[in-house]
Amino acid sequence: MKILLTGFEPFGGESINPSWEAVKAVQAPAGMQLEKMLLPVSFRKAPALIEEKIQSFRPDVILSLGQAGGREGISLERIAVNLADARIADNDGFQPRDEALQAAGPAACFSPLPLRRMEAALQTAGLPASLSNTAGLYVCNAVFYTAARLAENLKPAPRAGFVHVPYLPEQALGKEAPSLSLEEDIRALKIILGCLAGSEEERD
Ligand code: PCA
Repeated sequence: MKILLTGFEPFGGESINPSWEAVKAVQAPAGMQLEKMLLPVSFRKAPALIEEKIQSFRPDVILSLGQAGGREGISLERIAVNLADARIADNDGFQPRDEALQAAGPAACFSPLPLRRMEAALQTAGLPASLSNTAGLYVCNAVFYTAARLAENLKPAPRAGFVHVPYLPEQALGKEAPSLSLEEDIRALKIILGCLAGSEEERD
């Protein structure tokens, strides 16, 4: 099974992004080929880069990770929406407001990953995890929506999903925000990959 695993560079004044740290550190489970990719926090670049990589690597699953500062646990994203509305400018200084990502695209795409199974496996392992009904309207959602739309149109069709992780403890300091350690992120990512191994398309 071929998995494209992506994480993001730091943004919003942070010097680290837990999504890329976890992607970088995780090892491929037996029988799984992992292609790791660092994405820029850029509305103009990140969607095009992931599209190119999906076309050349032709993964079975695209699993993208991003940081969601302020969230308490692992967020298994259920839905990507066709909208960009940035609260802060991206790393290129671009700040789209109220813009469709794809003029002719559907309003939303649902994750085809086994999210409830992942949630149960993570919780059983003592990790905070839940389904989330919004991946935001920033670059993460743009990447999720773009990958999901391309995936739907490929044959054979890969499955594209998205997971948000909270701040690392060092990022949360002084913000009164919840955090999760990098070790926990890596443990969670391993469990999520384990749920993907051999899973069929399924929506919860
Ligand atoms: N989180 C941002 C973009 C990059 C990242 O890690 C988001 O949630 O859109």
